Amino acid sequence: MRVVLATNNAGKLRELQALLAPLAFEVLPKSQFTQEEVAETGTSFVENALIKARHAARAAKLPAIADDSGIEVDALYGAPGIYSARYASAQASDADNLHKLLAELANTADALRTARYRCALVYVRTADDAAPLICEATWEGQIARASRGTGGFGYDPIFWLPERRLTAAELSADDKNRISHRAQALQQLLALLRGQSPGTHSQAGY
Ligand code: ITT
Repeated sequence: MRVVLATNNAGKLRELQALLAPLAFEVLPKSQFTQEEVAETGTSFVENALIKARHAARAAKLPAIADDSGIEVDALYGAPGIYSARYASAQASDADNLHKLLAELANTADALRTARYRCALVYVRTADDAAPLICEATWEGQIARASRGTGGFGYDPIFWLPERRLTAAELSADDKNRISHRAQALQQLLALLRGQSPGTHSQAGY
């Protein structure tokens, strides 16, 4: 099945392509069809994922998968959340964003540095699909005091996994793809897709 991946984020693309590679999907990046950006005007991860999926499906005339994700920090009442990619500024780099987060938490005690990644992953068969498949998952961790590791992307060098005593950037790509928020949401989505008869809107359990 041909499907367009509605992301301009190279890190997400790499992870989702690796997860989908063994399956019967031909995964095409959105950049093959359009360079146009779509404004993420939603107020939730799910809304933004749907905006991106519909935009990519319209451009590619193919089913689309989109991911909207971010990091929620408890001491910051869930910020940066849906604004994670633009936390330091509209054009912020991953390094700008994680340095801003470290600065914001400079006076926050270790026990209060809890955080989680959240991922909304959606699948639309067409741009105006009225029954999109929607999955959400989280990955719990803490915000470290300094960057460690070179893997992953985004906030991974400061996303500390206390039970492993590693940051997400110190995990191998395969290990991250076994446990991350994105990996969990994709497993849910694949289960829904497996339960869906071709050409119908019905989902598993209905
Ligand atoms: P697209 O909208 O094109 O997919 P984006 O980077 O703008 O790319 P989002 O709006 O969903 O995507 O923002 C997600 C941000 O959350 C991302 O830029 C990272 O800063 C962070 N993030 C999400 N998942 C992450 C992960 O697995 N590891 C590290 N940071 C992550």
